[in-house]
Amino acid sequence: MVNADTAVANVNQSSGETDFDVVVIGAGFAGLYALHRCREMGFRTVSLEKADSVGGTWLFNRYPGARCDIESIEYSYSFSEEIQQEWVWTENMPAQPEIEAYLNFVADRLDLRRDIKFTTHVVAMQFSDTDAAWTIRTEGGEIFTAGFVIAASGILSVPLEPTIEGMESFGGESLFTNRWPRDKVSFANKRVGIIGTGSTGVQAIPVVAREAAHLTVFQRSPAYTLPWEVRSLDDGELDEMKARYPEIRAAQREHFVGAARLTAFSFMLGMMERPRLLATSEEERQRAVEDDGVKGALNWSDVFTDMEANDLARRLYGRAIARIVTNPDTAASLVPSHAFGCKRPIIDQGYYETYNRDNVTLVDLRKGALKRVIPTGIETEQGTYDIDVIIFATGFDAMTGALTKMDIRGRLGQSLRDRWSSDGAGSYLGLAVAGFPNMFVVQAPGSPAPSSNYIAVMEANVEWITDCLAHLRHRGHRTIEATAQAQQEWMEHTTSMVKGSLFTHPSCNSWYNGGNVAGKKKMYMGYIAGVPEYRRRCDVAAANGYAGFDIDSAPST
Ligand code: N01
Repeated sequence: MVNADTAVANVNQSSGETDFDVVVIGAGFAGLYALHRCREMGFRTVSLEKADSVGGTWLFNRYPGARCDIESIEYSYSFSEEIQQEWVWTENMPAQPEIEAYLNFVADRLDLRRDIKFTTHVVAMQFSDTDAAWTIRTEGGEIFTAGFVIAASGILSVPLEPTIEGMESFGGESLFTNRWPRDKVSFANKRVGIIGTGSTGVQAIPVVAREAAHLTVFQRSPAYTLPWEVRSLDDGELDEMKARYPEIRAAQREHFVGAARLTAFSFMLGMMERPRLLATSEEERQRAVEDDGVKGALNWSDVFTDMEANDLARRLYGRAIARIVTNPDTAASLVPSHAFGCKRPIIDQGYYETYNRDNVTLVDLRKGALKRVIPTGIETEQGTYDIDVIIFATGFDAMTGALTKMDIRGRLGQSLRDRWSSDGAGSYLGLAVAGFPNMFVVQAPGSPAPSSNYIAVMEANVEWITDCLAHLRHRGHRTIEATAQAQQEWMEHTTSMVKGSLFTHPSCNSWYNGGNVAGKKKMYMGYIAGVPEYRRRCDVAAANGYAGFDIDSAPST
């Protein structure tokens, strides 16, 4: 590392030697694995992490009820037999503290901390054509130079700051789920208000309601959420699974969403095998709701393909809610307005039952909007609510936010932020962006991460990227860059797959398509052909000499 004054000179005047071969941004799941792989391959590598510890999104999102929606046995690194044999999961779906502890265990087990610079927040990066190297600047003014950058900065790591009038005037405590305090927060004897009913709000609401004197939920868009069993693993169950790990990992690897055990995603895949809702009788529909509740309402094959079926399922879903929630007005207010399937599915533990508690009030903002925060609480068009603590569960600037927050300048000084804002968020293979050589992105827009087991896609990305780095080193190459044509074709391919689907339905505003962020260009940012097909396409490109990439090319003017 050099200091800010000498850094640029260091890159420009030296013989091309950089501080590091690879700078990894982030020390969450992806950053830790990228650092490990690069180091194992002999690359001089550092990970720059803005937090003071490892964990990434699982460090910051420590709100009450935070939990993964994929089974621990599959939401974990598969690359190390030692790690998967030594770590002890206690529940089928891991809660945040256990995932954070797991990532700390991995960092220690692989001795990663010595190559992580904590509290080091990258704010800008500039590529030099002359030196074929990146100069990376941090908030603290430190400068690092590296031949390659792996951005493992997360797809759900940048909080979407709510812009609600008067927030700063609030006299009570404001808490943000995506940067929750380390010390335990007590809600005892407090009147709590929560804004946001996505995955985060749906997880936090039942837990906070059990402790607060009163909880008021300010709901702009009701969610579709599936009740899900979370349980401790039985005696011997983990050992039995550990003995079968090769088989479990093989099944996971071949699975469309990168997780072969039951998930909300696989529930949705299972819907394709079911009868058509529009072909059923009223008696069959009613029986489905009575037998299987909200799941029964949605579990039909045509719900994804026929908007009439989707709307009927939405109304059946309302019937299912009304069988749980005793107050008819509250039950009606919990029925979503948008189509099922366009947002990431949510699972919950006792969400709807929570609205039967005497200390919980639902404010349906569709009946009268939230106006402002005032010193004593929250004012809406329906009235004013006295509140001691406001919890903001308002989501993320997903997929692109971590990268556009930095001032990233590629070839000829072009800005990634400007490029994505004018052209939409594009990449080639969800791995690299044309015009930004030697920068790889773990789970860039156009990767299957949004609708899959993030860990499966992350491992595939990190392995592909590091194999690519080894290939370049072996052949003495200095630069690699996605071609504009390959990127365009990839994005045409990814977007053609969702054309006319629920993901692009006008009623759908979500982090999947950027519709949750004012001013963000709206486009579906995932890849829905499945993780195995995605991995196959990445492997084919590599096997064909990194087809779609220019290697050691001069900048075009
Ligand atoms: O964020 P969201 P999230 N006034 O964007 C509302 C992952 N995750 O943090 O829909 C009032 O889904 C907003 O309303 P609307 C998972 O991938 C996973 O909950 O824009 N309301 C919405 O209700 C998930 O999909 C797990 O109308 C406002 C909510 O805030 C992703 O993270 C757990 C508002 C935001 O919902 C994001 O989930 C948690 C305003 N000004 C998260 N601004 C698991 O693994 C926003 N909202 C289980």
